[in-house]
This record gives sequence, structure tokens and C-alpha cells, in this order.
Amino acid sequence: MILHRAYGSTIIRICFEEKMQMEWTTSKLPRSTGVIEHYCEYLPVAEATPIVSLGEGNTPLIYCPQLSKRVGRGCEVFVKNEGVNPTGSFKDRGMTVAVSKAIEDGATALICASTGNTSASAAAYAARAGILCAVILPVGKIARGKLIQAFACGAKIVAIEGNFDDALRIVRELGESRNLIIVNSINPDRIAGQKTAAFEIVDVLGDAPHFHLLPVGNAGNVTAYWAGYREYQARRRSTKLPAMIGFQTSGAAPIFYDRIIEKPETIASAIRIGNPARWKQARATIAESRGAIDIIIDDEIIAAQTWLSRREGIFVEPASAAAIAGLFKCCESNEAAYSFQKIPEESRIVCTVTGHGLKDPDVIIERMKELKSVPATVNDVQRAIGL
Ligand code: AN7
Repeated sequence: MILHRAYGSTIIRICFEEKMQMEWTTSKLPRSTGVIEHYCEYLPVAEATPIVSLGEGNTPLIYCPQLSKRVGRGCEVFVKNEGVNPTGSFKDRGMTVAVSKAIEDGATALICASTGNTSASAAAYAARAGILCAVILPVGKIARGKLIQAFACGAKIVAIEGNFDDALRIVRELGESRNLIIVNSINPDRIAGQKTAAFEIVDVLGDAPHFHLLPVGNAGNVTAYWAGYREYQARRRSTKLPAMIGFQTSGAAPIFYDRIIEKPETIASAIRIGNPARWKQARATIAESRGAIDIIIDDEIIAAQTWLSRREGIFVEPASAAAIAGLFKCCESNEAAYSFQKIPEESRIVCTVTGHGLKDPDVIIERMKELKSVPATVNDVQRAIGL
């Protein structure tokens, strides 16, 4: 049963009340809901679908004055901070739908390949649902914060002597031959869940932005956002569509160069992917939205990560900083695939930052190592601060 109740101008949807009696939603008391309950009418769920949720979604769309100033022309830049999802990345939006559907279909085990965040998310939602989760990872290439999340949630972790693309190849084969549900973004339920981020942006801004910038790895997220924006426009929740602009790193840019990269390399380990699963959809999105795919280099990512933390107080992982480095390139480089130097004044720009900075702290920890202690006196501390 779907009820619509109007409270002032807000429509609060109360979906699937029966579900609250299920194992994973044990309380009828008021509580935070996730993307399935909030956007059920747009998702492939039915009354029989058990909802496996950790309260994902509803992430802040943060107006950024310093970024807006850097763009100029009276433009307004917003950061969609997906790092504050339950496991610290945007993957949770898709995972709640993929795992809920898997449980509905009677699955007893999940499997995924991952550069880190998918495994952290899959492990958490599998734990929540009480089923097994196997994660296949490239050895030595997973940021520590992500690996410990999968471990803490009890996933069966297998490190392979290969890269992400090898891991996904193995997962595809295992998923075909056994009773394992693949929860990578080749699973359409993942895309369905992730499109809710576009809905939230339109719900806050009142319409779609003019430009949407984000990092691209397997290209699931860019595909999902585009699906979300299009669906909202078709349902007359918005009047326009943004130009979608995706960023890969120069050492891992198969879509930009239009060829498989056998040995992708980048400091942004989350997007160290040489053969994206949703390559074709990414191309279609860029063409249909009249957007672009571009590259940035690792140094630009680190500079953007630092800039965003210091100027806006938003600490993101390196892959996420690719969206910000990309924004700077659009504004300041003559080589940008999409130049912002002549965009309409007062354009609205949204950058998605996909994962939390605490997941991948090594680069920053290295910069902190000269930290020295001082004697425990007010005078010494004052001197050390430089007052
Ligand atoms: C922080 O976890 O592919 O273009 O296996 O973790 O939808 O792949 C992660 C991807 C961007 C790219 N930012 O998104 C995985 C994985 C962060 C990410 C991406 C990822 P897609």
C-alpha cells in the first residue's frame, strides 16, 4: 500500500507499511528511512520486497561559496556529498536495492569485484540481511579504510594477483555458474538505486542543474544519474537536463582514449579501471546530454582534494576529488574537453563527491609525518601554534 499524505507543501510518502513487520525493519516507531522507502514509486520494488536498508541517501547538497567564486560569472556550485552515506560512499544507494531484490529472489550469497567501496557497501548490506558476501579485490590496491570495512562486516575477502578488471571477469563467471548474486553495477538494481541521487538534487534545487560533474570508473554512476534526471523530467518533476561531464585520470582513462587500458595506474585507486563495465552507456550519456569526458592527472587530484578540505571543509577521497579537479580544468584550462569560460552566467553546477576522505588516508598521513611533540606547557603550545 502506498499512501500519500500532504503536510503543507511536503509530500511524505509512506510506502509498504507491512514491511515494517519484517525482520530487517523491526520497529513501527518513527525512524530514518532510506532511498527505497523514500522513492519506492520510482524503484523496481513491490510490496513483497523486503527492505534491507541502513538509512542511506538524503545526503547534503552543499552550496560552496569558494568554489562558486573560483568559477565566477555568478555561477553557483553545489557539492553533493555522498561520503556521508552509511558506509561512506554513494554505493549504498544501489546496494540497498540490489540486496533487497536479492533477498526477495531467495539469494543466500552475494559476490562482487571491487576497487574498495563496493566491497565495503556489499559487506555491510549482506551483514544486515544475514547472508554471505564474497569480495574479490586486486591485491595491494585497496585503500585501507575500505578493506577494514569489508573485514569488520564479515565479508569473505579474496585478494587476486591481478587488477579490478581481472576481478570483475572472475566474478562474472562465478555469478553465472553458481547461486551467487552479483552486486557490481552490471546489476541493474544498483543503477536503479543510484539514480535517486539525481532525484534528491532536483528535489532540493527545484529543477535539474545546468551541469553535473563526477568521477568515472565503471561508469555506473554517470549512467545512473542520467537515468534519474531523465526519469524526473519525463515525470515533470524537472524542466531541463544537465550536461553530464565525467572525469577519468590520465593513467586510467579508457573512455577518454577510447581503448582498453591493460594496466591502469592512478593514485585514485577507486577509479583504477581499464575496461569499464558501462562504457557504452557512459558514451550514450555524454552524447545525449551534450556533455563530455575528460582527464585530469594525479597531482591535480591531490591539489583539488587539499583545496576542497581547506576552503570548503569537505574532506573527500582522491577519486572523488577528480570531480573538483575536473571543475577547475573546465574553468581554467584551454585544453578542457568542456570549457566553462563562456557558459551562461548564473549557471548551476553540481559536483558529486563520491566517497569520504577517511577511507583512503595514506597520501595525507604521509604529509603529516613531521608532526613533533612539544612539552606540555601553555607557553610551548602557544609558541607551537604560532601565536
Ligand atoms: C569513490 O568500489 O568501482 O563510475 O569497485 O569508489 O560508477 O564505477 C568504485 C568506483 C567513483 C566510480 N568514486 O564510479 C568499486 C568501484 C568512488 C568510487 C567511483 C568509484 P563508477
